[in-house]
Amino acid sequence: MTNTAAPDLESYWMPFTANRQFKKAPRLLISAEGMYYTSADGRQILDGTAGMWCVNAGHRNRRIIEAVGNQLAELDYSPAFQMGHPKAFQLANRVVQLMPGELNHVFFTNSGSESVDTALKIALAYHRVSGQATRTRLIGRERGYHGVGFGGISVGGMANNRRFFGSLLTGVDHLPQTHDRERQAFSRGQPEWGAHLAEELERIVNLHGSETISAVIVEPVAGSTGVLIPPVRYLERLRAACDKYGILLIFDEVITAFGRLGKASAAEYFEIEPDMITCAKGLTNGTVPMGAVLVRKPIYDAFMQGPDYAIELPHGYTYSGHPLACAAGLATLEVYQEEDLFQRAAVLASYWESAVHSLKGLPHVIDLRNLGLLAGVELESRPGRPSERAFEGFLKCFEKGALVRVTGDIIALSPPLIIEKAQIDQLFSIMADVLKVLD
Ligand code: PXG
Repeated sequence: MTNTAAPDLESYWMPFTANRQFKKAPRLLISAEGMYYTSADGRQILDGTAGMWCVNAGHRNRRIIEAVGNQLAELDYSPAFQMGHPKAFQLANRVVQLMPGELNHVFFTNSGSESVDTALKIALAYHRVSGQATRTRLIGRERGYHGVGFGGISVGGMANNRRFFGSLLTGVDHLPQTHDRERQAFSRGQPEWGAHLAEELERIVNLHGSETISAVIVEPVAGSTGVLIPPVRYLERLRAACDKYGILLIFDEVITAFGRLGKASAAEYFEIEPDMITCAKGLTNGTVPMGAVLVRKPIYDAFMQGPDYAIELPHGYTYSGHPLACAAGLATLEVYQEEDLFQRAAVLASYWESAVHSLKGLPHVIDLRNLGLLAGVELESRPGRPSERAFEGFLKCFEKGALVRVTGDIIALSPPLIIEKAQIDQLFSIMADVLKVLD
């Protein structure tokens, strides 16, 4: 690295990072604009991942910068409990307008992980306040990622995120994951095979009794575990099974909300109304940490009983609805609307799909998956060295000027929705060059 101002890297324990590898050969980003980062050694890096699936409107959007700056000059912080400030209410109103059906109340958090834990707590408390206190069991799915809180890793389905951390929440079951490479490889969009896997919920109901089950949480499209696209009719069947047994359905839309599939939410894209939606990331374009849980009206209403001076839900964060986050959120949603970015993503999706599948036949590629502006490129693992090949691919892409994400031996792509066709070409030409030189 040529940057002479490089800081001492030792003290910072980096999250989800190979710390020793990084500190030997650091990859520092120092600025960003539109579709590109600038690295510490002065190179332009095409952002193939919208930061970490969050910068949907591209980097350093003027309007968002201005809104956050103005907010800081006006009201820096306001207590979140028993007090309010106007922008929190305005943002809540804007967010519910974007969400389908009766999803018309919002609880603000500061991250996707907090949104997930909040939604799980609301599910448990909802059944309790509605006289069904036996409904305490939570159902997640194998290969699910729901952040890193104890609730999220308990319902999540990634062994590595669970095995270090003790007994986790009790009373959790998992649906089977929906990806089967033999039957689905190289599907364009939703795979045909696999809808029946939603019926596994019946098996869990038969095992425990429906009156013990509170909620099912799934990512409509699983992102972190390698871009797993739901089979045709799978989510519909899951919704039907939840309805049949009085179980709440939570869509974890931390990566899918705010345009990733060409709609405001995956719920809208798939035309399925869950009982709650968890989101974060794109809500503020990644600028200020913020998450949210959308709940359907009957859930909110169930809590609005008892004396009116009593706190209905004993839950919340110091920074719930933080003024800076609300200002960023309001500006972000305006940008999405005025630049028509969700529709832009919808229109670009077919060009994106062709670009993704142009990698078919290149060395190591054993599956390609896509939906909206999302893609997963699955590589064959090196024998006995899982995830090494894709990690090297990630390093080589960075050298050649593109930022991608890896999970296991899968490369995930999720660019800002402002990407141009020429930049899609650039991204996939770098990917192709890298695949050709990878061992
Ligand atoms: N749910 C889902 C579906 C997510 O994708 C979280 C919850 C947690 O969000 P927070 O804000 O607490 O990190 C996520 C986060 C990756 C990657 O590259 C994905 C996430 C975060 C970091 C990296 O796969 N997803």
